[in-house]
Amino acid sequence: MEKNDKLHPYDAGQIQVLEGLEAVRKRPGMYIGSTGSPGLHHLVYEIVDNSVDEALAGFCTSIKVAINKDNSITVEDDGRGMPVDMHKKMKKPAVEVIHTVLHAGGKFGGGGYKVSGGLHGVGASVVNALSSRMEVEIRRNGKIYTQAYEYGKTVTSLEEKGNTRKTGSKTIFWPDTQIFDDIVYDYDTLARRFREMAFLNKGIRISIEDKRDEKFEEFFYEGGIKQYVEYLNELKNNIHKDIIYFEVKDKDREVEVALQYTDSYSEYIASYANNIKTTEGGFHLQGFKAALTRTFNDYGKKSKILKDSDEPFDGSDVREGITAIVSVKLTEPQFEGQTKAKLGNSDMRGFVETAAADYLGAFLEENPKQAKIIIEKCLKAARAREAARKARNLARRATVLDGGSMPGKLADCSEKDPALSEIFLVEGDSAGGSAKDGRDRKRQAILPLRGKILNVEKARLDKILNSEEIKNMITAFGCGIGSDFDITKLRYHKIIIMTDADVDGAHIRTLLLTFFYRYMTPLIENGYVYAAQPPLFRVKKGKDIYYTYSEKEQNEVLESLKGQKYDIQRYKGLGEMDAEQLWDTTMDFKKRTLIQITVEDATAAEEIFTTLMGDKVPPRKKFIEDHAVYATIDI
Ligand code: 28F
Repeated sequence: MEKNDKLHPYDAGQIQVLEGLEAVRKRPGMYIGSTGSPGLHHLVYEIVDNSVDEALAGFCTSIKVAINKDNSITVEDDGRGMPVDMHKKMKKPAVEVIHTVLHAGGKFGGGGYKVSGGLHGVGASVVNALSSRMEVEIRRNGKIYTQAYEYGKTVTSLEEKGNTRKTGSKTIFWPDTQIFDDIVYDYDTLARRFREMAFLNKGIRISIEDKRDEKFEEFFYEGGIKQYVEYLNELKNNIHKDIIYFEVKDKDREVEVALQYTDSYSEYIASYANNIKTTEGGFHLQGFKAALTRTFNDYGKKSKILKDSDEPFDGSDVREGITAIVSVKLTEPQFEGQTKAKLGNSDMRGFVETAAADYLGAFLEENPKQAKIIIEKCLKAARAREAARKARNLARRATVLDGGSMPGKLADCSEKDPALSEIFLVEGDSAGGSAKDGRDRKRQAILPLRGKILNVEKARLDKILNSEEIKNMITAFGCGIGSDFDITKLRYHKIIIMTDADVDGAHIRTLLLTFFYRYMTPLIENGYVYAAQPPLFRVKKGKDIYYTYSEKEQNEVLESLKGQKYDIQRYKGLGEMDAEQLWDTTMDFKKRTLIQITVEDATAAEEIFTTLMGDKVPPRKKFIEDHAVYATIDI
C-alpha cells in the first residue's frame, strides 16, 4: 500500500480505493450526516441494513445486535454469509472489497439487491472507514472465515478458522474516537429504530442486548405494519374492529398499507420508502391520500350516506381519526426535500393510488358495517368543518362590529406597535393577578388562562372555537385561526407561556403548543412563541436574595454559602410569588430568560398528542409523567 503508483501502475486502482475511504474520514458528515450522536447511531443502522437486505432477499430471518461494554457494536445475522470468492478486477476477496471500497454495492451488477435502505451497500465501507477497528466473521461454504480492518484499512488477510454447518455474517466495530464527539450508545435510540424496522419488515426477528447493563429486547412481528397500527392505537379507542391492510407488488416496486380509524379528531399517517421515514411525504403519500378521498366519496354517494345535497368530503374529512402506515419499497428511490425525507419518484403516486383505491373500494363493499361507521365519521367531520367555517366568520364579524373590543380577562398593554408588545399567557387567576400587578403596563399584556385549556386532540375546530380560553386568545392575538390565520394582524410579537414548573404546567404548555402548531402555525414558524422561566427556589441570606432556576444552580448557590445561615423557599407554583417577585424573577426584560419555541419543539409536542395521548387513562398518565415533562420543559 505504500507503493508509488508511478512505479507500479498496476496498483493504481488500489490507491484510488484508499483515497475513497480517506474521503469518508475527511468529510464524515457527507456520508453519515454528522459526527454527533445521530451519526454514531447511524453506523449501527448501516450494518443492520445490510442484514435486513439479506432478509428481504429471503435468506435471513434473525438479526442480533449487541452494545458491548466498551461501546463497540456486534451485529450478527443468519443469512448466506458475505461472499468470500475472489473479486476478479480487485484481486481481493469480495468481503474485503465490500469493506474497503466505497460504492462497492453498485459494483456487483446483476447480483445487487432489489430493494435497499441506507447507503445501498456502501454502508460497510463507510462504517469501516469511521471505526478504529472492525472484525468480520463469515460462515459460508461449510467454513468460518475472518478478517480485520483498522481505520478502513485491511490488517489481516481473509483467514479460514475452521468448519461449520451454519451460514451467516457477523461484524464487530469500534467507532473511532478521533471522529466522533462521544462514542456512548443509547439503548433506547437503537431499540426504537429496531422495533420500527421489525414492524416495517414482517417476519424479521431483531434483538438488541445491552452488555453494559444487561438489557435485552426482541422485536418480531408476523403481522408487520398491521401490528404497528395496533401498537399505535393501543391507547386510543378504535371505531371499527379490523385493521385495514393490503399489499401490492409488481416487478420492481411494492406498497403496503395498514390503517384504522379511532374516535380522535387528528390524523397520524407515517410514510416510509425503503424503511426510511419520509417525514416530508412525497408521491407515495399523495397517492394514498388521493385514493382515500376518492373511494370514500364514491362509497359515501353509492351507499346514500352522503346525500346529493351534501358537499363532497375533502381530504381532512376522510383523514380525521385515521392512524395509517404507508410503506413502499422500490429499486431506485429518489429522496428530495430539505431533509432528504420526501420521496420524489413520481410513478409511485399512481401506483399507490391505484392499489389503495382498488383495495379500499373492495373493503367498503365487503364490510358494510365498518364502512358505515367510517363514512359517518367522515360526514361528521365534514359538518364540523362547515360549522367551524361559520363560527370563524361569526367571530370575525363580531370583532369588526364591536370595534375589536378585547376580552374582559385581558389586561392589555398601552403600546400599539406589535414589535414592542408582548402577551403573557398565565396559568391560573391568582398568578394572573400577580402578573397584572407586577408587569410593565406599557409593553406587557396579561391573559390569565383558567385551569387546563381544551385538549385540541379531543375536539373539532367548531368546539374549539366555543372554548372561552381559546376565543380569548384568538381575539387578543388579532389574527384569526386555521385557514384564515393572518400573521400580519398579530398584536404582540412575543407570546409568552408562563406556567408552573410542574407536571400540570408542562401539560398546559404541551396543550398550548399543540394548539398553536395546528391552528396558528405561523406563530411558531416566525419564532413569536416563548416559554417563561420562573425560578424553582429562593435562597435568602440576610438581605441578599438569590433566585435559582435549576437544581444544579441551586446546588451551586448552596455550595457557595456553606457554613452560613440561610433560608430556602421552594416555589411550587407561580401563585406563591407576589407581584414584585414575579416581575423580578420572570418578567423583567433585563433579568429574565425566555426560551424561544422552535418548530421542532412544537412537532415534538404534537407527536406526543397524536401518537400517544389516548383515552385509556392510566397509561396516558404514566406517559405524561415519563415524557411530557422532558418533552416540554427541556425546550
Ligand atoms: C453483520 C452484517 O452484512 N450480512 C450480509 C450478505 C450476503 C450476501 C452479500 C451480504 C450483493 C449485492 C453486495 C451472499 N450470497 N451482516 C451483513 N449478508 N452481502 S452482507 O452479497 C454482497 C452484496 O451487493 C450474498 C449470495 N449473494 C449475496
